[in-house]
Amino acid sequence: MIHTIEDPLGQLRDTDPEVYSAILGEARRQAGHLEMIASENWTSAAVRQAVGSIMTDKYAEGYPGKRYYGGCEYMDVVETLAKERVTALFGGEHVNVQPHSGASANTAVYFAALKIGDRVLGMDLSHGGHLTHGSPVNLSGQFYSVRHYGVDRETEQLDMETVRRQAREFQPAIIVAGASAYPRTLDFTAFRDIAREVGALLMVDMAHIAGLVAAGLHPNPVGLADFVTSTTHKTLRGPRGGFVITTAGWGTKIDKSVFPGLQGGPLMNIIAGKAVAFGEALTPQFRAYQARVVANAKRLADGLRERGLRLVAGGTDTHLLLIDVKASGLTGRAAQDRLASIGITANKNTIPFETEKPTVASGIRLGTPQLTTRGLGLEEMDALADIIAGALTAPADFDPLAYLRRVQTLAEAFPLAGI
Ligand code: DSN
Repeated sequence: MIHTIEDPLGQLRDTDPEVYSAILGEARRQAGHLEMIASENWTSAAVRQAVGSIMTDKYAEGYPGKRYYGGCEYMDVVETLAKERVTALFGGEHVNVQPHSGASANTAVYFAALKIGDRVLGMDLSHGGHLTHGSPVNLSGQFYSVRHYGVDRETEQLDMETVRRQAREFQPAIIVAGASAYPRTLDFTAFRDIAREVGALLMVDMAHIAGLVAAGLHPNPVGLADFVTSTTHKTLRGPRGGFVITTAGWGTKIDKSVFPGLQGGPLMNIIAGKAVAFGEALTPQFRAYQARVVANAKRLADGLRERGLRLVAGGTDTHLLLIDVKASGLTGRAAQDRLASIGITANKNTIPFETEKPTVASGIRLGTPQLTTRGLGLEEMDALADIIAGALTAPADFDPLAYLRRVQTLAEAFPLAGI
């Protein structure tokens, strides 16, 4: 259900009905479903206006005050605002807001700090890591010599003494901390100590938890790590993109690595949207929102556990949770399909010590950032726990209709107003 008095995409409707109709379809899909993909959120109208602005038309290769093109005075304004606001949020000595994505931000660090063949110690993808942390199918796994650490089989949480032992044995040039499917707090001080002990650099990819860090709800890696990378669109609730925070000593190298090393012209409309989102993240309302994100995730985790589902790592400290659906006799793929059939969008996910292919997987990852932006709270998390647990533990011939109606009632009670 879209509540608009005047169609803000009226021109697009008239000139390109096919693209218009796809955007409208997506707006309806978002409004009619409950989005529980942990890496997604719902940007403000102000962010979307900046992203959809004429800032997209300008070439601005270079950095504020040092551009390769004329006419960049307003580009300098927005990029400087974005940088200042990142620093106000997280601290740090140098920031680059030009990476087009989190993957670009990570690759920029590797390009600046490593030689081909250098050793990288990162978290195993199936234990919650990320493709760009040394997966063999990613550039990071092909250009560098990689070893992975993982979670403890018993607790399904990181054991920093095991990481330390692996680092001592492997002597990496860089240790990568950070995850895309790890629900517990990361101990960045322990990572820093291990990196110092073995003479490695430390990169923290805080993409998933950046909003929590900004709100003081997760320890801040800035000041501990040599490089902190992030996306801007997950808990941080900005447009799709990335950034790197580093020390003064690495600043020039990182800037050169992003441009001209990896990228050409920055996406200035996106940088304008990043500036707006960082501004929003500096408000007390944003801090309160992040507290609700975490409270919702914990409540949902409790409700699912009480209804017999097995949560990886026993629960969550963050915005996401991982359910071992194999323990309920499903695959991750089947669970994703079941949730889709009742109007909930989520993603299958590998779990630690996974036995299935990633396209099948044994887990389902759920996150609360988007639902919390939409206004759902603890009461709705209880209702959702009941719906999700019911759907995931129902017999194979279950009828999705009753569950779907309950999901639709929730979606209608918390409308998304805007495209
Ligand atoms: N693809 C992102 C996620 O879903 O977590 C990570 O980059």
